[in-house]
Amino acid sequence: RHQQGFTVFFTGLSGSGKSTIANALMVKLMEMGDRPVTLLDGDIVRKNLSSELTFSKEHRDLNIRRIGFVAGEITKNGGVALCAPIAPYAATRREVRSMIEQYGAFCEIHVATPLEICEERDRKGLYAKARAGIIKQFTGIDDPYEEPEAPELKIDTVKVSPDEAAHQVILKLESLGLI
Ligand code: GGZ
Repeated sequence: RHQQGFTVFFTGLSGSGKSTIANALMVKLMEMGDRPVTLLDGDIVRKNLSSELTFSKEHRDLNIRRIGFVAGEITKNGGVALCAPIAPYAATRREVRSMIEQYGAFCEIHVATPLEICEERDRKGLYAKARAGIIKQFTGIDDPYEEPEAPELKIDTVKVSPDEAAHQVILKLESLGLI
C-alpha cells in the first residue's frame, strides 16, 4: 500500500516559513516510517547544487529545474521529496509539476505569508538590505513573485503555527491517498 512516490513542493517568499514547515513535515513523515524522506531546502540546494547561480530569472529557473530533476528521481524510486525554494515563476513551477507527474504525485503548497509580515520579521536582515539597495533583485522588493493560482494547499501562516501547518499538509496528503 501507498507505494507511489510523491513530491511536496513549497513555494513562497523569503522568510515566509517554508523551511520551518518543511522540517516539521519531515519529522511527521519520518515518524510514519513507510518511505525515505528527502528534504531539498532552498538554501541547502543553493549551497550544494546551485552554488554558481545568481538570482537572475534564468538562474532561478535553472535552480528550480535542478530541484525538479532531483525530486523526480526520488519520486520515481518511490520516495518522498520535500522541496522548499522560493520558486517565484508560475511557468517554471508548472514545468516541474509535469516533470514529476510522470513518476508520481506533485503537491504544491503555497506558504502565503504576506510580504509585509516577512519584511517585518526580517529574520536574516535581507529585506532591510534589499530596501537599502545593497541586495538587488530581491523577491517581493524589486523582483517578482507570481502567486500560485491553483496550489493543492494554501497555508495562512498568520493564523496557523508551523506545526499546525505541517499537520494541514499531512491531512492533504491523506485526502490525496498518498499516505
Ligand atoms: C531572493 C535571496 C536573494 C534574492 C539571497 N532574492 O531567507 P533565505 O535567504 O534563506 O531564502 C532566500 C534564498 C532564496 O533562494 P531560492 O533558491 O529559494 O530562490 S529561487 O527559488 O528563486 O531560486 C534568501 C536568499 O536565498 N536570497 N538573495 N535576490 N532570495
